[in-house]
Formats: sequence, structure tokens, C-alpha cells
Amino acid sequence: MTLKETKRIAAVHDISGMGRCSLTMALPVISASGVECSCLPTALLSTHTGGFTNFTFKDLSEEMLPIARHWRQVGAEFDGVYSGYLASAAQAELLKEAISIIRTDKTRIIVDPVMADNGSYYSSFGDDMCEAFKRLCAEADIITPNITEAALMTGVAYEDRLHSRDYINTLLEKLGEICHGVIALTGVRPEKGSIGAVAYDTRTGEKHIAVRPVREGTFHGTGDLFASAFSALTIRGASLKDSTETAIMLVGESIDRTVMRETPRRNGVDFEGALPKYILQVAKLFAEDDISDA
Ligand code: PXL
Repeated sequence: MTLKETKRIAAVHDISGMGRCSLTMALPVISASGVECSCLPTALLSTHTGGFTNFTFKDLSEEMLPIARHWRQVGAEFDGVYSGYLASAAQAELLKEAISIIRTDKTRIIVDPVMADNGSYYSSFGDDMCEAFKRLCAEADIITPNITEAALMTGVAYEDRLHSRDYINTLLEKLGEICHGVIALTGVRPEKGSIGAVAYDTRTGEKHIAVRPVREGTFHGTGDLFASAFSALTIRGASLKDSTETAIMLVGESIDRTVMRETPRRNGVDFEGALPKYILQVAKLFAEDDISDA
């Protein structure tokens, strides 16, 4: 048998040394999805910025173009560039330049406009970051905003309770004016007791929703967890429906484990224990890559 070539994603996120988000989550999840993960770190922090104080922060902007140029020099090709938390609005412009250096015809650009949650910006971000993300999302094939980020980017009021069909469709429609590819909107609460994501392909009109039972409270890093799995599965060739459902299953299981263990919220979600089942799901989705009978 001939195995298909392994897909490769360049993950552009910060390294928050502790707290399970960005690269400490993208790297294991993309690998567990059977996709090679190359890392382009945007910043180095001791912890993430939610729930910790006095964290260290080093902007790695000056490394971005030299890394991109070296990757091009060594002939690296990427099926996807998947970006998340950026150090600044100025870095978003640098990222556009880095993308233009490393992209080929086959490269799909995935932008998670990580800047806000629960109705407000993360510390140190403001409207300039939102404008920078709008420009970046305009060049993306896939974007994965949460409800807060979607509201900020579209100018629609943020709603924190239930999200009516009209509200969700308005956000998707307005996001579709910014990004002309696939929009995966997270943190959607279509009815009492459930939360999940809606994925919408603006080119075909295809739309899928995947939900799980809601657990009240804030869970750090779940946006990164969803987007990492969704990106890797999509790049590997899973359908919109399978990518959305499988990513939401991973997020739901990770949150359930966190609640059962009473893990301190700022430590992120217990995704490690959810990975074995996720990997089994992934193996089913890509059964043609099974080599046990080879
Ligand atoms: O999970 C998103 C994220 C990534 N990186 C850093 C963060 C956050 C969210 O707070 O602070 C540094």
C-alpha cells in the first residue's frame, strides 16, 4: 500500500510556559491529529494572561521573518498556516509578510483572531488588535472566532446568554463579508444547556452545528483546543461536519475531566486524558491510513 504524505501545519502562537494554551496545546493536538506541526512562536510568556499575575512576556517579532526566510530556504512546504495569539497589532502585519514568504499554491491560511472572550479584550489588547485581525482574516481560508471576537469584528452587540438563530446567522453573514472561506464560530449557545460551534462554508452555504452539554464558567484554552483540532482535521481532509463534531467532542471531554478533577481553572483543561479517545476517532476518520494489514 502507499501511504498518503503527512500534511504539515505551521502553528503561529505564543508559548505560554504554563497553563495549557497556544503552542503547548496546538503542538500535541496537531500531532495527535496525524499532522506534522512546525512552530513559529510569536512570544514567550511564563504563563498565559488569564488568571495569573506578574507573568513574564517576551515579544518574538524579530524572529518571525528570519524563521520564515529560513523555512523557504530549506524548501519547507506547508499545507496550512494556523495562527493564534499574537504579541501585538504590528506583529499581525509581520505575519502577513511571513505568510507571503512561506506560502505555496496549496497552503491554506487559518486565523484564530485570539484577542477576547466573555465580552471583553484580553489584557493588553484593544481596538487596534481587532482592526489588525480583520485585515488578517480577510486573507484567510478559515477563521475560528469565538462569539466575543465575532461581535467585536463585525460591530454586532455581544450577547452572553442564549444565541438565537438570527443572531448566529447575522454574525456569520457579517463575518462572511470579512473572510470569504470557512467560518467556525465557537462558544455558541443555541439552546439552554448546550454549547458548541457552528461551521459555515461561505462558498457553498454548507453549515454544521456541534454541541455538548454546557458546564458553567470559563475554561482557559478551549478556543485553542477547538481550533487546533479543527484546523488539523480540515487540513488532513476531513469534512466540515466531521472536523466540527470531532473537535467539539475533544473540547467537551477535556472540560468534563477538568470539572471532575476540580483542576484550578487557570491551569487550563485536562485535554491529555481526552487525547486517546480523540486519536481513536481520528483513526476512524482516516481509516485508509491504517497500516496494520500492510
Ligand atoms: O488561549 C488563548 C491565549 C493564548 N495565549 C495567551 C493568552 C491566551 C488567553 O488568555 O493569554 C498568552
